[in-house]
Amino acid sequence: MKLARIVTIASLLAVSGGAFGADKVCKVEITGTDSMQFDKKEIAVAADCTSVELTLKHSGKLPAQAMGHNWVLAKTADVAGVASDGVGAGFAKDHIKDGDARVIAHTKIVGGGQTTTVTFPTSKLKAGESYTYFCSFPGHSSIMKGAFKFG
Ligand SMILES: [Cu+2]
Repeated sequence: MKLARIVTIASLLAVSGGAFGADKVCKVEITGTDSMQFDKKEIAVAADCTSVELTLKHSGKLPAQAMGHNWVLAKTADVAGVASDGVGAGFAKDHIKDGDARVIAHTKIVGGGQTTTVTFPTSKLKAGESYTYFCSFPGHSSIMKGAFKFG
């Protein structure tokens, strides 16, 4: 039931995006596992994408409180600060500090078998800037991270 609703919303987004002609929604998928890994080391988004629809799947079985994963995008230089503030923010806040302007986009935290999606405009990104995506669940960001390339 819940999954069906998410799919419907995703379809609507795709349709409304197309209605503006020049809009190009680029879809990206990444998977997190019970062994604290992302299945990608790098995500590249072309310069003509006007927005990114990022889907995070948790392929494991462990609950979110034990092995939760989210997907957080920031400038590489900001990752350490965003991650340490995220630890303090707590699980209920998806381990993201309230109003953290360094966070370009993020999903909620999911546990095994769950999927979540975030869509964000590439107008927030600059070609040539160094971006990194990571999981802000405590203890995960040193391993669960990768390069995000735009342009
Ligand atoms: Cu994680």
